[in-house]
Amino acid sequence: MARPALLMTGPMMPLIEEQLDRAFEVHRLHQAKDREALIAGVAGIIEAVCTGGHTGVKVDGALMARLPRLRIVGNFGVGYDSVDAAAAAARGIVVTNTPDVLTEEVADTTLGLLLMTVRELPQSEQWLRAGRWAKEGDYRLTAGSLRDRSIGILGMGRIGQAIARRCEAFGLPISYCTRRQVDVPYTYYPSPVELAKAVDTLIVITPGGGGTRNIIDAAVLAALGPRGVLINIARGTCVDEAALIEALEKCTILAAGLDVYCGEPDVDPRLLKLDNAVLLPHVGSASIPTRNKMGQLVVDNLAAYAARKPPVTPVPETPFKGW
Ligand code: 8YV
Repeated sequence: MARPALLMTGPMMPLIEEQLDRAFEVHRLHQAKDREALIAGVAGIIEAVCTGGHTGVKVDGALMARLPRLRIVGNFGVGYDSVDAAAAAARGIVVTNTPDVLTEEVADTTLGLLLMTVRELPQSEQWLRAGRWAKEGDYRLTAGSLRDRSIGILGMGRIGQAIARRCEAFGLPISYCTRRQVDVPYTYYPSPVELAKAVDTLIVITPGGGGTRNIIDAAVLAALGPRGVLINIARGTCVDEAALIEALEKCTILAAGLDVYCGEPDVDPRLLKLDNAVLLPHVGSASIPTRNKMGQLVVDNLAAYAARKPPVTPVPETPFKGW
């Protein structure tokens, strides 16, 4: 049987590329000199797309409309804000993502980033590496401590709950905000501003996309207050970056720990100058064991289509109804 045609929107891990090459006839957008010409040339035969937020390509309604035989979009990552799932649903296209396999890794990274930010660990390491400990003495005592903090978690899905479990183990009181209340033993607040007023440490772990754009805005940062610490492990678009930079520059909040940015991989140069910000380059899930599991799940979903089997992890907006 002829292998179905697949459009890959950007470079993927070798384990993805090798296995997809066996199951599909793969057309690589990132290798094309003229991307438009490549799409125009294969539009009529493409049945599957393999994509991910890191490729910078939006798999939107306009692209889907150009691919009349498209049946499945396999997304590398649990967050699929670069794929228009509503447009896919309207066309009967299944979107798959990579949930569960990265939950604990991202939660681990979040707690690491929280500790780094509150206790200024990267800054103090820098102090040692620059030879200042021996020359100038101890690194300053940090204003922040996890010991007297109250945690607010914005988003209480699988990763939010894994973060909460870790915060419980750290002995920290936990509150949360979601659109709909979840069955968890933490204090619920119906809006981000009310949550920010009630706590001094806010962790953002919502999905990205239009529904959460700038959900952390100037009003939420003002409510968080001068002791406030913001941790963003979700998507850059969830935070009004200009408002955050102003709050950090004017010290109207204490500090921020960020793993994600609006224009990533480009980072606003004003953030780089701030010594009350800890900046990670989107490494939430970025270990070899976890990325291998994510990659295999991308392959398993797409290969299921090639074998006319049900996809493993379709997203809720596009439930599987048969190929
Ligand atoms: C990946 C992520 O870095 O799973 C996600 O939603 O943000 C990360 O694990 C990203 O998806 C790579 O495209």
